[in-house]
Amino acid sequence: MITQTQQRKPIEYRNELNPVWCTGCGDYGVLKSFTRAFAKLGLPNERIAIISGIGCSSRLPGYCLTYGFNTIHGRSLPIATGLKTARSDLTVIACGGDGDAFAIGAGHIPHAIRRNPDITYFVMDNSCYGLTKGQASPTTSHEFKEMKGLIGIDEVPINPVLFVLSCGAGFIARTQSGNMAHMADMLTQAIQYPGFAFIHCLSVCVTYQGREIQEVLDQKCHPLPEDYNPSDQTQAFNIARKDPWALGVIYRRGLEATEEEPNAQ
Ligand SMILES: Cc1ncc(C[n+]2csc(CCOP(=O)(O)OP(=O)(O)O)c2C)c(N)n1
Ligand code: SF4
Repeated sequence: MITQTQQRKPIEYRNELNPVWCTGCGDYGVLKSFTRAFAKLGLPNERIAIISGIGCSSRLPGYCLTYGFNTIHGRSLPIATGLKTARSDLTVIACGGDGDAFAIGAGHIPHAIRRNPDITYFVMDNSCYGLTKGQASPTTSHEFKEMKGLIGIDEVPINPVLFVLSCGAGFIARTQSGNMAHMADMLTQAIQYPGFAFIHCLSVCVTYQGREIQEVLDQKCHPLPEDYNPSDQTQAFNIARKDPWALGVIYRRGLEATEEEPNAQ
């Protein structure tokens, strides 16, 4: 359980390094939302650990005045789980890109969810491998692959929310990198959730997807319906299947289920 200790400012969680991301990259907004969420929760800097894989987005821990580890491609989850096991007093956040999460790291996701450690996994999904120059990732759409002439055009993209929901994650939210207040709110709720929390952050790579991509995302994204009930798993499955642009807490399992049988409704 996280209790607010003192009034903090987001800037107190940033170090002196200037990010090397391209101007307009979605990762800038994510970084700001991380520091906002930490300030809102009043977390002591030395009680936060951010564990990433490899990729542009995985550079994020390097810019935070917290503990951090830019690990190996696709391996943020086992390292974050191990850290939380050894140091349960830390707020542990795993993060990285869609390639890191759903290609090389995909095998770790179901098992992290089964173990249900009290960590947050924040995936910055820009639908490509940014760091290695814009190749298709497991979440790249057919449309985009056709547009860019990328090979592997016939591969069906992964649906990240449906994937983690099927694996039994207790907290699942979707947000987007152009909306800092929303990202910070989702991250705050995820950190407070006592179990494995997943955030699917729709993000942008302006260098390999074009400058207009943030505008496209802004137009497509919308909040969940007003009468939406995040504790209803059937509704969550329906939204996960039908609406890839709905933002908000898609699923939150009641705490009574988390102790003995974490994956039960
Ligand atoms: C074991 C291993 N395989 C491949 C790579 C090359 N590599 C580095 S980052 C990356 C993908 C980056 O894409 P993503 O995780 O989506 O992050 P982004 O750069 O888009 O933020 C790849 C394939 C590597 N560093 N290590
Ligand atoms: S290449 Fe793409 S993902 Fe990487 S920093 Fe530039 S805009 Fe961001």
